[in-house]
Amino acid sequence: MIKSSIFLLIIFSYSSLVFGQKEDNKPNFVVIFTDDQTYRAIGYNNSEVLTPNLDNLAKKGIIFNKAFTSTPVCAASRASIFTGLYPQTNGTVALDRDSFIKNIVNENKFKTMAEFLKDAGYDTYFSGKSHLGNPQDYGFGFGHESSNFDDEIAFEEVSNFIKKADFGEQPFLIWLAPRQPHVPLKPAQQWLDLYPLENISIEKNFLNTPRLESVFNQGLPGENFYRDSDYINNYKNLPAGPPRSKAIISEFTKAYYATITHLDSQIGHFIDQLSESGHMENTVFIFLSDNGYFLGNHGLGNKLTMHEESVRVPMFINWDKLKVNTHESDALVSSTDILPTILNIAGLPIPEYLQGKSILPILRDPATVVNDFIASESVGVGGKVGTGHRMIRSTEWKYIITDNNVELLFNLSEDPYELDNLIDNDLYEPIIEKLKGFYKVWRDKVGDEKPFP
Ligand SMILES: [Ca+2]
Repeated sequence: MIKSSIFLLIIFSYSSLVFGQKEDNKPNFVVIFTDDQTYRAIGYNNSEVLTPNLDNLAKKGIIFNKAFTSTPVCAASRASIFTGLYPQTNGTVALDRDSFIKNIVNENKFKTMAEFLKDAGYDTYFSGKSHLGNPQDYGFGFGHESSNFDDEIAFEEVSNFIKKADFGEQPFLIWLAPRQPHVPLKPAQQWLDLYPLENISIEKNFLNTPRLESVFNQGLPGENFYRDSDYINNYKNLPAGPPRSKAIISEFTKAYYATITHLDSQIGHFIDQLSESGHMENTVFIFLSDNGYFLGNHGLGNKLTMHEESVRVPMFINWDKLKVNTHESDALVSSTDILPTILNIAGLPIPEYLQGKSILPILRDPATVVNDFIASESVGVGGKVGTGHRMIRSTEWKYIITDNNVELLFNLSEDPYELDNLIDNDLYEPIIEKLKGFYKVWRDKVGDEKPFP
């Protein structure tokens, strides 16, 4: 009897320590939120990409192989992860910060991640790209938006946070949002030298120019517009496309990977500094990107569509206190899951209205399934609520409905490059029905105004 009580006590202490429910020992959070880094552009997913620091952290934590952004649109993705709500619910659906400032900053319709943690006694630090106005207007106590393309200022600022005399007296959130590898790409020669052009692979779904189908549209609803940024011209005067040849895409990819390796080195220095300060042990380190990027896949650049290159992001969580036997999870995870997960780990209540789920059960056991499906939405740049593309992603399948209400179905297990649209194959009718059922549940939840097919 005594023995079992002691045993229970040990289990209890262990779990409260591990999962941070002890009031006096709240874990810290560092979130690194990169810009436009597609899921294949990290070393552990692609041996051509050199990210030794990130790989090292990832392999000691849990790599999420199936992580998706709620929307492949920069500002909307940021508003979504901060509020834990899909764009159509929080109101920031496209690239404008005005709706965020109106709904979140001025009218306080929804609390932000930084506000939740600040109210719970956390010091909240911001560094890097906001895209949503002054971070001190939405819950951050320290830090500013920095605008330089190579993130030198952002990393300098975050380094100064750690040097503050009272740093770490309170539990902290550090939100570090680098601008890399977003264009313009201007990596220094030392990083370019790591990537001989002849070693750059072109992916299987490369095309010079996209086919004229609405699923590839990156413009306003009904257009066939391909938003391949003019400012890629900053690197070797590469022409914006489409069309873009394999040679041009190779040069672009080289600069893109070199930029990511530079970023990896900056992150490595930051991690070293955090470790030396003694804070790494009690810090939950979350890494993901705001959206993906096309490297000539399907003839595209940029993001904005529902393809894997655009909506699927690299993600991992590292925490010294995680005790897992496997360091990878195939569980479906959404960027809307980050806020409830952080609240859960911090031992704070998760408000009912949040649209994601805590993935803490996956951190305990990477084989756990938390989401049956993931949704993503994109009204595009300048689009409006109720317009644009949507997708439903299960472990194996993806259903897309485009801005022109064209439906597509892909089997991601057999066709990871999304080349074979199966929507007209009668064999898959039950699967389509099931995915559309998920779509209905999701659209009703977020208040989607796009007509149901
Ligand atoms: Ca972005």
